[in-house]
Amino acid sequence: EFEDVCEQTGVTLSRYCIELANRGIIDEDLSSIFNSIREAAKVISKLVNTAPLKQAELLGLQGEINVQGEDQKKLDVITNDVFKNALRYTGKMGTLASEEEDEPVDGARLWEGPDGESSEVIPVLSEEFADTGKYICVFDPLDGSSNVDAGIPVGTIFGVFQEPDPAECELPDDLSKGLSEDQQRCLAGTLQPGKSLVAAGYVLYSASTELVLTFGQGVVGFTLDSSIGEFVMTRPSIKIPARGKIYSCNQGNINEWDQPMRDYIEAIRKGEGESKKPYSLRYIGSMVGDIHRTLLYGGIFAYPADKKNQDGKLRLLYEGAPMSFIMEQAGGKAITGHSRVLDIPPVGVHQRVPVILGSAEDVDEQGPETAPESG
Ligand code: P6P
Repeated sequence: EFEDVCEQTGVTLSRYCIELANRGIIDEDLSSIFNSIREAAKVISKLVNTAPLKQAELLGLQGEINVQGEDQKKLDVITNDVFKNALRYTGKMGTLASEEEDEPVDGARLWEGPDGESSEVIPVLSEEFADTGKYICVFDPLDGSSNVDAGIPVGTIFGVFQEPDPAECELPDDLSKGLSEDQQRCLAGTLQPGKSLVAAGYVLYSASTELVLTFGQGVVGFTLDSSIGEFVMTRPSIKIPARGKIYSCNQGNINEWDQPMRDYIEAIRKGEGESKKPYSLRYIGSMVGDIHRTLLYGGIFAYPADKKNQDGKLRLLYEGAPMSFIMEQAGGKAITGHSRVLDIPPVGVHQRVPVILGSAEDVDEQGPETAPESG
């Protein structure tokens, strides 16, 4: 009868989580975490939608540079605080990792990632929070934020892991060097492959505010009804079409891609691919918007490796893996160009990954994945 619940009109995200908890599909802690994500999403939606009205306060640069070396926009910082605090005060988090965090917070530890970029994990296991601390959330609070001044859709991306058993918290020597046991546990819990995610989702701030999530039981979509301040279920079971006719990538980089990628894009845009129909290009340069359209309409989204960026541009932990989990749960596929994104064991919080995802037949046409990576 759970499907019946989902088919009912007006089921809110709160009700949905209660129904899942009543069936033991999620526990109370995860339900509580999603309550806080829901509240944070409403606040961020308001901030993004009213930003142009509060130019001085919300738009433009913060004047800081984040751990990615990118100019931090005011909204990046504000939305990061909103999401981080919403999660911390649930008392259910063991660790948080964010694209935007570059300063030690609550005794956070900074690790030099393998590519020399400093990265950190924010343990919130402190006396300040009565917490069970068994969940880890990785998130990008405002992906595509460089578009926000132009009113182009932006989004929040998040993934939730469960802390592994201490015995499984074995980090490679080069990662555990100089770390305390607690730090090793936090880092090991954070650097998990996407296939270990227990939940993932995104919030799209656009003409409407859409929250799409999966707990590994399919993909469900909610739309924010501002008149009641609730996310209402609008897509009970999202399934991506087996094949689409849209490709989504920054074609400006085509000369940097490897030959198979160039050949594939040239073929499908000319109608010389398997479907024999020419594909259209749709690309807004904002991952959440491009992937949401791909999920609903089908086709393929790609930010592949290129000559300058061997690992592409997108981040594995809090962009590639959560989006790949959602895509596979909706019947789609997600590969790096030669392996399944969800199989990749991260070696750094801000590690990049090439991403080619979307309709199964389109992804298979681009390049069938080889054997999954070990680990
Ligand atoms: P490019 C936004 O900056 C972002 O991280 C993603 O949201 C988006 O898919 C990608 O970068 C766009 O990158 O190089 O095409 O501008």
